[in-house]
Amino acid sequence: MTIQLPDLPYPSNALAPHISEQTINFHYGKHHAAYVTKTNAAVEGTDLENASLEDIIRACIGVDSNQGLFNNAAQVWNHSFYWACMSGQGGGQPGASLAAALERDFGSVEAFKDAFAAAAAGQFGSGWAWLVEERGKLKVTTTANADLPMAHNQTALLTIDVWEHAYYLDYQNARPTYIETFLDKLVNWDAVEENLQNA
Ligand code: MN3
Repeated sequence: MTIQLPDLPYPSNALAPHISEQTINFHYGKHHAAYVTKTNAAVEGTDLENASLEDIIRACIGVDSNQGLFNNAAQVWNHSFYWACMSGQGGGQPGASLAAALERDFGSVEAFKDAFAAAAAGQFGSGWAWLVEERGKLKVTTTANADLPMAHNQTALLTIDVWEHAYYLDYQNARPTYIETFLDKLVNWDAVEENLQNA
């Protein structure tokens, strides 16, 4: 089995003007595609050649000699998940069951958004901010570089890519504006709720 670059869940201009078609063409078409190519090259001829993406990632967690493969395979997963967290009709408010879970663990939906935005803005250097489920509780976390919730026994519910390549063409250095726009205009709350139901 070869790891495939999944189709985007929407046309490459669907997130404009918030995320431009040019950003998608680089971020999906070049960066995400390169992680797929490098993952396939690294597993070719090894006993992970026919493994699923998740199995490749799990096999590499904590194995120093597989750090390069982990980085590429995890970035394939992270980007596929990130695209699915957004929609051209995104934003607005989460549905009732997700809102109830956010109120339970953060106090309010707004308090969750504030925590998520602060975490995403505060992640030093390249990485990701997440809403995760861990033992029945929702938490905001960040990871550096390619690291991801499954390496910490957490289930990912929502993510934002805060590597500069995610926002630099559209926002330059204004990471907080990108984060605010993501939360207000782009989050596909239905997808987040579905992730919670499957957690
Ligand atoms: Mn990226």
